[in-house]
Amino acid sequence: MLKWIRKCMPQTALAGLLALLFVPGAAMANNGLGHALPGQMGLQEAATPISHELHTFYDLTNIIIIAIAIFVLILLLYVMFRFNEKSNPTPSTTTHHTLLEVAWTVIPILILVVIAIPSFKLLMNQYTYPKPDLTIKAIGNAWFWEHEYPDYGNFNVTSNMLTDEEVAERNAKGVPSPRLLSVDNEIVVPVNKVVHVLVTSNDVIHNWTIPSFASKTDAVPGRVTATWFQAEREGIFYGQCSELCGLNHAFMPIAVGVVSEQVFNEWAGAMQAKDRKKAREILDKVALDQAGIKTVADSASAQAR
Ligand SMILES: [Cu+2]
Repeated sequence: MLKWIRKCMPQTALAGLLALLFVPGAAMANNGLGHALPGQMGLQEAATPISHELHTFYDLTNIIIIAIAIFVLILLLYVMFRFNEKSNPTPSTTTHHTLLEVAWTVIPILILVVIAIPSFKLLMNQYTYPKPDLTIKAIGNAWFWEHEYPDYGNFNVTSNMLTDEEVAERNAKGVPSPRLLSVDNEIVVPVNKVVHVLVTSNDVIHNWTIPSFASKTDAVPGRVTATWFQAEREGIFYGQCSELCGLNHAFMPIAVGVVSEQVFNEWAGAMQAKDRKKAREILDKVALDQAGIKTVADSASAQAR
């Protein structure tokens, strides 16, 4: 069977398939996209130090879960075949076994300790806010997001989801725009900078989330919650409102464009000057460049193969 699979499948495809099956966190690396792909397994690609740590923790927990599930399955099968009425007509009358009881208490405690140490470390790192280079205020509305940039004269970016027609139009122009995730105005942040996001809501409880950044916090009316991220690569990263908030809950995506500091300053300048057209042009150019870079990289790696 294995020989047949090897014969029919080129080695790289086999390696890809194995990576997809066994390394969910790493399976989608290098796709250059900040959103899930059809048929994807595991978490979205990591783009911040915290999300890398989260992926490592996810993989560790998965290994432990799978090992326990296999162990219990083997025990069940052993009991079914070794101790059924036919194979074992005279059952044992043993009711206690001290060593076994100590073992099945102590081993789970040790497993929980192994899980708890990286879990607490991750939680601490998530809630230890480094000094911000940029602060953004995110405001949830039924059903769209507004973002303000208090460090840059408090200009406002209102993001509404694109319709299917608008998505098709943008894709036709060569600007990659995933359906149900793309918005008319993305927020923009500089790459490798610490961004604090202060989150609140104008009406009901929403939730500001970008899976690739491992950033997630509730937007509660009358309160300010916070999250932070430090995007380590350029691209557009998408998220969706993650608190069931009402009718159009599924249609209020968040899109964060991560760009170089120079492009960010140009964009912020255009936004401060209320020149939305220029801001849009800057973002479209970046999106086209990023799509182009991806194509060139793809063809180079295809040639290398
Ligand atoms: Cu919402």
